[in-house]
Amino acid sequence: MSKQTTRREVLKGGAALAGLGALGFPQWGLPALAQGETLVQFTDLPEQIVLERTPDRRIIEIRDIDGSLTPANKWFTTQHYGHPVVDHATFRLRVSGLVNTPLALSLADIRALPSRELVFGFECSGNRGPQNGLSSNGRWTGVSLRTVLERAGIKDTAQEFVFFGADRGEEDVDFRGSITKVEQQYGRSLRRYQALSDEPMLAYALNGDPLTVHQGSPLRLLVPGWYGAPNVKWVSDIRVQEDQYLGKFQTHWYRTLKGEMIDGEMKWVESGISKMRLKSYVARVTKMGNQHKVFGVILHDGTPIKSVEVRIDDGPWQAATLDPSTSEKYSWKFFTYDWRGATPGEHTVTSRATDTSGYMQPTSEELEVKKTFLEQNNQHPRKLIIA
Ligand SMILES: Nc1nc2c(c(=O)[nH]1)N[C@H]1C(S)=C(S)[C@@H](COP(=O)(O)O)O[C@H]1N2
Ligand SMILES: [Mo]
Repeated sequence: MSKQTTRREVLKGGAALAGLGALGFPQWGLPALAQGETLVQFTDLPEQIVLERTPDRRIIEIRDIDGSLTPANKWFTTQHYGHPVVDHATFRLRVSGLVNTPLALSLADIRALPSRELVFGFECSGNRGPQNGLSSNGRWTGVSLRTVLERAGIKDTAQEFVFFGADRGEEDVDFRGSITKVEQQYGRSLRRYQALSDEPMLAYALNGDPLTVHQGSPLRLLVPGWYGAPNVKWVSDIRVQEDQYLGKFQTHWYRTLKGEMIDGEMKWVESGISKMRLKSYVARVTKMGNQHKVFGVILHDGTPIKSVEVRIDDGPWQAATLDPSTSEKYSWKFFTYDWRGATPGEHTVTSRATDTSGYMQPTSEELEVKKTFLEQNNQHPRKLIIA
């Protein structure tokens, strides 16, 4: 191979040489290594993880991340009710409720509106170590939510904006112990100031191609800096109302219970998930000659990153370097760290990020007051063996 060979070509060549493609293994199953570089085995992750659990669910292999944008066919994906069938020809985005002009926009109508792009990476609020496979990063194209809402004309009394997907499922709704079975659509809401801000968008393309069914074709909501759940896929209805929306996925399923010290007293607080809590993790450690390199990922709500540090075992925290290819505000961020003098044997490699608000990624001990597993952004000590 020539010196100019890209890492991606090495990846493809490797897959072809090993015949993995023919056996039906995803090309994603090979790490993104430079020539002469080898992967250091993690002992807190199996050598090979199952990337596709069902046809509609997929995680990423963090050790194989080889570019800032995750290709559509590798994007992590999940949902509650499977994939709905949406006919693009008859599709209409309906905007109803407290609006001056109810809308029913075709895809052509939406594509005719001024478009914008957004690099945005997010994780499922249930994403956690050691695997951390429920996150990806993409360049999205679509229209500002506000553009659509302004076309409808929002009444002064409107406070709550509810986004429904075309996907439906049956739910048991409990009211004081009596259960009613209802069919409902996946739904999430935003408050007025959030919906009418410049940020949220209705996306129809990912990395320059129309959305795939996995990512919500033909249209999805994106709320930059927030966890996955609010990014409603297959969005088909926007209902504008005064009352708070209390649907299952808004108020019940995606929530966190944690202890908080308030005026010197420990209180139990339940809150919904919205903005991503700052997280970093070590995704890959590689060896070239006797040099070792640590590569990691940061997920965050868009607040600028002040620092990211790495520590080996119980050693001092050392500054790692942010990768300039991931500098867009809402992109996930990459960092690298040159690990000098690595000694043979077992080690832990831990990262921690701090943002400019002063928030530092917590340790797992500090997160023990959180009793539910969402928003699990603790520092994760990666375990590995240097040969
Ligand atoms: N319509 C609809 N949108 C949805 C969901 C869903 O079940 N239905 N799941 C949410 C959750 S929990 C996550 S993590 C993201 C996953 O988005 P992705 O499949 O594009 O990665 O979609 C969100 N949007
Ligand atoms: Mo999620």
